[in-house]
Amino acid sequence: MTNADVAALFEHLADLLEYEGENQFRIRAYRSAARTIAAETESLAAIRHSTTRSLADLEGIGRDLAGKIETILESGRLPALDELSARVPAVVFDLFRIPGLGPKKVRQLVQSLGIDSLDGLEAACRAGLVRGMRGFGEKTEASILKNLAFVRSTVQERLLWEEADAILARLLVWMESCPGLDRIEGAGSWRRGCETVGDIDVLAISLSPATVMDHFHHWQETSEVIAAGDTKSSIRGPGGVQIDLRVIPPASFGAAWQYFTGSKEHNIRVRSRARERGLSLNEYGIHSLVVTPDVFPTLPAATEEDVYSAVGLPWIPPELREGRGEIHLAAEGLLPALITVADIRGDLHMHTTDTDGEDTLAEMVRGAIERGLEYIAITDHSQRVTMAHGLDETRLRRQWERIDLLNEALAADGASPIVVLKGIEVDMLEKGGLDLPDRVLEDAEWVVASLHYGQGQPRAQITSRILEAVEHPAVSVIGHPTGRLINRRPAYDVDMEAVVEAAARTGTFLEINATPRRLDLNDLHAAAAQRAGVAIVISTDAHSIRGLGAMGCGVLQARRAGLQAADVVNTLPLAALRSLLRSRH
Ligand code: DGT
Ligand code: CA
Ligand code: CA
Ligand code: ZN
Repeated sequence: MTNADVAALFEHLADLLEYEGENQFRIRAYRSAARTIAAETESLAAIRHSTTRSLADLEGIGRDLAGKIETILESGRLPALDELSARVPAVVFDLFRIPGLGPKKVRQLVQSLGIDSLDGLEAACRAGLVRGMRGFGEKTEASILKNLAFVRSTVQERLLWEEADAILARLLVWMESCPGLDRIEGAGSWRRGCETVGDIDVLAISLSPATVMDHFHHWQETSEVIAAGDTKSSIRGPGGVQIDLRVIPPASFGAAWQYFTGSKEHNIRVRSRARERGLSLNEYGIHSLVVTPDVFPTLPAATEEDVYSAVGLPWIPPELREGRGEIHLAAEGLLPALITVADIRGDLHMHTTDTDGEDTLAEMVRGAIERGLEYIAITDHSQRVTMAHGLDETRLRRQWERIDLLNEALAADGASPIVVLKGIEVDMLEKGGLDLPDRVLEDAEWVVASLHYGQGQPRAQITSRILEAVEHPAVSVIGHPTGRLINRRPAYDVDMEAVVEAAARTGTFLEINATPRRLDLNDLHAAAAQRAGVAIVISTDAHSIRGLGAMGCGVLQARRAGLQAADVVNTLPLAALRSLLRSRH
């Protein structure tokens, strides 16, 4: 603990006391102690053990503060600060990190405006709500926005793909109105469909780069221009995310798009193929390295197809460009015909207001019809999930009666637009076994088995719970098989190889949960499952009609795994799905 560390703890304590509206004298005492300590040239530890000086001799530090300093030197902690930290809303700590926001302003933001996150603060600034408060003004508001981006950038976690996708979509709408812009495309990890995106890469074709850059800088969501060159510019957008824009002449667009889509591993392999063919390939184009007396040819590079064909390959879908064997497959003509959203016919995991969903059974069915689905399964939680008011046998059977009636009504409407399967998301209990009796599960048309509790158990225990579910004859699919939540919670410790092996043997399906924060199975696991002959189900796990829209994210993950429509159960017509279910076990 340096003197500066100790001073910082006292400053922090003073901040929180001031936030809480505490006695001014106490607050001033801590601040003045912090100043004294920070200015002291001898270390506090040395003073403490010195025979000539003592801590209580320091200006503004009495017996009480000297005792606190001793505690800090011994334990590294200031108990009064720990206590306060536990009491004050978490957002206060984030707000204090924004330059220019003192305790009083922070208190106003939290208590008067109800700010509970940095996102909330950004929204309030953009809505002009902050400038109206006492002590704030337009200038403060603008400086908060600027500093907010900075604070975020220093602790930036990678965006979920879906978040990056939404930001990019808004940017593209804005850029459409830019004069002289011929084409604009996303690249980088966004284009490869990665589950998270670090920064967003955008390429444009235009013969007047300056106009395009200017338009980019004037996007209403641009909070800061980080760097601006003649043909390249970087800004901070919503949430502090960096967006790189490059303007390319039409003749090099294919070379640039291929280069900036990546991945780096993929590009390295493509470039070495180019060299083997006597070519040099970079973001500007393709050139022959073989100089003959009269030619130094430049090859066409306006499209990605130009680039791949120059190295003897067919065009490779961006989702496969990870340097995991796709170049070999392409060279052999063995690239998979990747699944698309249009291949999906059904959605086999969703919730209703009977448990923790936001929309009723009837509303979910209507939402599914609007999405053009041919069938869905209603899979609410089982009784163990008390937080979600999970279903016991009686409530589940009552829901199934309502589904029967609904199906009859749908069928009576004429050509039945959708069939609703009677399902359940049954919990794998902590002690092993499933959360509902076999006689109930046997009556279900579709059973998702998921592990929600006891995620901290050791590998052997978790694995055996999941294997038991895989082996259970009534279980159709294992839901979100690793339990991870991107940026929030790691996967539980499970022997995925054993699960895949058992699933292949028993004909139990494995889920790609399409929820943007889950995407579970991930691409590598899904590819391994497919190789082992396991059939995959892509499901939204929707908790609202809106949630049904997540299917695209799940399909993207499946594409990264190299899956084709035939690998995915819910591309089947319902009759084929039913006969596949009958043929299992
Ligand atoms: P991110 O932003 O971390 O989610 O991942 P990417 O893949 O979007 O990476 P980024 O933004 O650093 O660069 C975009 C693409 O540009 C990258 O996928 C490949 C290409 N690239 C960037 N730097 C290099 C490099 O040093 N060598 C090669 N071969 N390619 C690069
Ligand atoms: Ca990027
Ligand atoms: Ca980038
Ligand atoms: Zn669920």
